Amino acid sequence: METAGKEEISVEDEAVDKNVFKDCSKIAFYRYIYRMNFQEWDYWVKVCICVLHICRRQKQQRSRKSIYQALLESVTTGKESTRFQVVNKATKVSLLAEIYGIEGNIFRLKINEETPLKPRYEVPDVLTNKPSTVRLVSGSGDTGSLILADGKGDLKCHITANPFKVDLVSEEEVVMSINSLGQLYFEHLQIPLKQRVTKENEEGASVDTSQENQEDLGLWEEKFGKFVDVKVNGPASVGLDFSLHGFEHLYGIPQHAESHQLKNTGNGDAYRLYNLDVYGYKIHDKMGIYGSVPYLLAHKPGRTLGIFWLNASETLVEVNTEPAAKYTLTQMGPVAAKQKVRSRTDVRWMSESGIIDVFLLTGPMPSDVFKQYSYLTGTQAMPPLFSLGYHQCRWNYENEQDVKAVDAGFDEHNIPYDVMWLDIEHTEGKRYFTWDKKRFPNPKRLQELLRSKKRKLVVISDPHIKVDPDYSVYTKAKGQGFFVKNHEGGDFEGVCWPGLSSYLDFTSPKVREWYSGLFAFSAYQGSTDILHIWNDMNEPSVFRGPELTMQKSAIHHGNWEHRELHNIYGFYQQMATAEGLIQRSKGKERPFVLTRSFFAGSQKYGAVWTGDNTAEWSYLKISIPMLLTLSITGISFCGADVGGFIGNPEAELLVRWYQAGAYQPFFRGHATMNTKRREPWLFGERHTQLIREAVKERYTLLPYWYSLFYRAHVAAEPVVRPLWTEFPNELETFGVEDEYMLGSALLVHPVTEPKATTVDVFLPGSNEVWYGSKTFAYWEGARTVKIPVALDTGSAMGEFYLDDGHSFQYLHQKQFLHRKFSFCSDVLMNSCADEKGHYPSKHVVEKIFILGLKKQPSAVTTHSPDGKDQPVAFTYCAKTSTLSLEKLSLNIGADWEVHIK
Ligand code: NBV
Repeated sequence: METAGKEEISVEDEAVDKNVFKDCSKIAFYRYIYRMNFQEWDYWVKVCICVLHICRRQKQQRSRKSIYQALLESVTTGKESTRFQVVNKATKVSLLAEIYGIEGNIFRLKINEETPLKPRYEVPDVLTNKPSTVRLVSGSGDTGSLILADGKGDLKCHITANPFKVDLVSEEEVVMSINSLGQLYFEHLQIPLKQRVTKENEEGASVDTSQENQEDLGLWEEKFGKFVDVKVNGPASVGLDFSLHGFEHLYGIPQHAESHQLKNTGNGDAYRLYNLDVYGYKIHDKMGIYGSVPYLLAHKPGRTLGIFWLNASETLVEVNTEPAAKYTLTQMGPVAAKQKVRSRTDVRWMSESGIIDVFLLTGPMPSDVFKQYSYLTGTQAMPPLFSLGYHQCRWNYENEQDVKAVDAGFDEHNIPYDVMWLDIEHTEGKRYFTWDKKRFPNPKRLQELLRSKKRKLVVISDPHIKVDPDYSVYTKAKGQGFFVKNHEGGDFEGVCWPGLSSYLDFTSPKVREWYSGLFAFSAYQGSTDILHIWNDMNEPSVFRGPELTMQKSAIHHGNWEHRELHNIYGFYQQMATAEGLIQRSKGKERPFVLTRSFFAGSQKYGAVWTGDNTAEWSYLKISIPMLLTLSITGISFCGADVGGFIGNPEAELLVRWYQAGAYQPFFRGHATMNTKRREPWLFGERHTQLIREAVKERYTLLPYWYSLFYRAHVAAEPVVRPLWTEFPNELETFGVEDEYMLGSALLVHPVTEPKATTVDVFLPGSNEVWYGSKTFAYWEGARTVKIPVALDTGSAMGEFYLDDGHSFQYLHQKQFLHRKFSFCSDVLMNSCADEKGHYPSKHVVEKIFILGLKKQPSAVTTHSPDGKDQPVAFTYCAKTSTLSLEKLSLNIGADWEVHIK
């Protein structure tokens, strides 16, 4: 590994601690939106932007009125949409609103400036095809409102003119209101102050100096640490509120290392959608990590809704649930009446730039919302079958010998696997599309070996390209102007693994086409058709950049600033890679491409994983909600590094991770470079056996997995499903995130706690019947059952009580013996069950029989508290799986253990 890289590992390592990343209080447009809203609503209060919580408090206390008014007399009904003006009553700036009815019970609301100084960014390439529109029938309620209904008339948009508000009405019930809290926010593009001064001086007009203050607010220039973000377009943020009536359960907006159900945000906190490379990210945190899908789902019995906010700039989402109040007193004429108040969740979306382009998915069932979203962004790509098997990765498998040995290890230990992975060290100095000649002198030979066993190879290809005049990928890209530019017009250069690097501008169709061509067998020397691709670092990660990413002022194809499209950069790389692999097979073969960064619609191009997680139990646990969230936002092919990327898992954690990973869609063991080797056979025969069993279980179910992926591909049914999506009317399922459905037939509850001997499994569905998949035990649904889950041989518990057999001494003198026997993880333990009791006894345990032990032990020892280990003679009967220990003499009243090895 080169020095530049080494230095940078520590940079990443420390990133989380050293405030490398912003919290909400450091995001200028967030601070400013608060300030502006506040000023506009409460002209009489002076507010300090630092004291955000004051704004918040005020906001919560008062119901806001929008400063926007819809001019309904301006309504025009075109072929596709209904348009009208919305005017800012304070500034008189006019916005143009468009409402579309889209096939499949979807509404689209677009709001843009009516006459912006220059075009604002509208996210291209995400919507699969131009969605077919449905003609909306308009009618007016009273003079101040307009009603737009779909053909059937059961879904309506009620537009209220003043203050501007949109209600989504389904079967006469208002399910969602837009801008009812008056948080529509739209910073129109302005001429920079300096240009205005010159212009107005020339024209002899006076300059509004209050604008100067804007510079302090980070509107034209924002400082973060040593970084200065120069904003040529000035403030351009947009925002809007949505009130979801009767809803308390919201999900979605990945990627966060957070619970499945969205939490209330508060105190200047929000879910951040900003793709960042966060090594060892903190869990239970709302900061943005590698990918973003600006799409959330709201659910209540009888109705699921989706809100898809199509914006690729930095985005923040606030969530606030007001639970149902049993009763409030209302004055109805002379009589006070009690009224039940429905729960409500308010969601506020805010983006740094772009336009408001929001899709309302009206359900009504979770499965309808999944279909509606897939109609817009596409379904999961049908994966090649091999990619649903087990993948073995490590940063790095050192060289050809290392790979061969690991590959042979799987055969020797009878553990199935399908895919070997090579990380960045396989290249010549981190120049992607090349091979390190010393480590991999003959890449084709290696691939032929894997091919002979029907296995595949995945290699990494990152978006940064080493600045090196002798590297043809660099010189060709440079020659054709294919790199992202800095704001001075030169090629953007940042530091990444190879040292100084430029970044391919995947937002350009030409660059994508060229990049796809690099995967042609003739272009990619040493590649064969069993080689597939892994796109890493594509947030993009820039080691010395602000928040370890690209400056927002960098310039992309079409002269768009990076800030406009940051969250979609990685999406485009995966798109071009997948296209390249398809092309190299002349359109015949399905590609496999794993990406770290993603956006809405990435599901069309392959798989996603949860990045640099840590080898700790809490990360195993959080992998479940993180993957459930990805799954319901369209990305079914997702996984987390098995074992945890950072650190060294103890054997038990590794086994549990394999057991969980075998039931997660993308199943790959991976570890960072300074960790101990952890191929599945390195933790002793007992653990090897357990991992083998887990991986084999995966392969046993492979036809089921494959069939589920087919359904995801053709019918947008998520492969793994939170319980609420399968049992949408059962409240008890809405918050469950430690278990899930794999398809509609299997309920999975992974063990995520150390030393667990039992787990409580909630079995939903009062009309359901459940069977244990291994034991065939039978339960009726709508109950929680305790299931034994000892790592392997099962567990057993028992107690033993002894006294003189006749007197009250046991009561008055505590003359009794109460012992506890527990058997777990191949250790039988005799310990005291009640310290109060004392009863000298000469009784001994002479024989122990252990039933159901699947494998002959290599040794059995007794272990006493004084540290003495004694070997014990044993006999094992494979036919009955019984271990017999005889001629023992273990004092019943003493602590001891029997260890089976
Ligand atoms: O390419 C090296 C690693 C990779 O193994 C890991 O899976 C990625 O998430 N990569 C990040 C860059 C270095 C991380 C410290």
